Amino acid sequence: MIKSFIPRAAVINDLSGFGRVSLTEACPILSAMEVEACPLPTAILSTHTYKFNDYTFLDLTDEMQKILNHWKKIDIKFDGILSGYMASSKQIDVVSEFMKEKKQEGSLIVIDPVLGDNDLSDVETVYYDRMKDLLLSMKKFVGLADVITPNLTEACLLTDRQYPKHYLNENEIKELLLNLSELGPEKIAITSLMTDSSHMKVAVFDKKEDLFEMIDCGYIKRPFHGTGDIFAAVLLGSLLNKNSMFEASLKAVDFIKNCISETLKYEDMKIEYGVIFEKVLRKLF
Ligand code: PXL
Repeated sequence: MIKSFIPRAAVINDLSGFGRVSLTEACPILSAMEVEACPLPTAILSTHTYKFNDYTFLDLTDEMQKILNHWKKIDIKFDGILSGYMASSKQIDVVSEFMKEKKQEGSLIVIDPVLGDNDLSDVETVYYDRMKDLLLSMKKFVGLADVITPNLTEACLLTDRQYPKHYLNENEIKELLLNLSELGPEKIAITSLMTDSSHMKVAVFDKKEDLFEMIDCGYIKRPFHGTGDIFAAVLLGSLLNKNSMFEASLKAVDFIKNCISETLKYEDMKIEYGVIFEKVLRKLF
């Protein structure tokens, strides 16, 4: 087995050339946190898909299987595995096998169940068949995870709820967390949770530690693209550095706040350009 000298993580996500999402965020973040990042791209895109038209998209499902076969042959130890955007349920099957094997060897599995954002119920087009298929696979997939990081939309989809028309109160949030944990994962962070018109929070849950906490993120009324991917990467990095779920979540929220402050200094930074994490990356060291 190729042992790890510092924590090593497989990072399974898309590689979008422009726009700061997924692998282009997770790899530098993990490196800054002294975690060795081994990327496994699920797809290659010219840009992410938000507000860009005519982006290129290459599905890498077949290649992923070959990469994983090779990794298996040389027997790499992974202390953690982080997965994000999956292009199809076939990809979820391929990655599930890898995770099942590695989980037995002690890898920490973090799944960001990427399905969508905001109230999708009005957007019929999002509910095309592929989405239904993907949701079914995702519900099973999260059962393999030690940790999941859904946003509110994904938390509702995974637990067969309608996206709420009101701000959730603490009891409703706890019930949502419990329902999510019934799918398998012991640790959960629900991101992008508005508790009133001016407060966005992250709800953190750790079954074993009997932990339920709400972390205040501050709120600025515009989206910040790619921050979900940043959250999951910092969380994994921090957990692999032996911090608790609460400490890791705090670190992720704090880092994103720094990224946002930096981004707001540039007036013409468009939403689709992502956040300027490069300027604050050193704060993760
Ligand atoms: O998590 C953001 C993201 C990642 N990857 C791709 C995306 C998006 C958001 O639009 O399109 C390909």
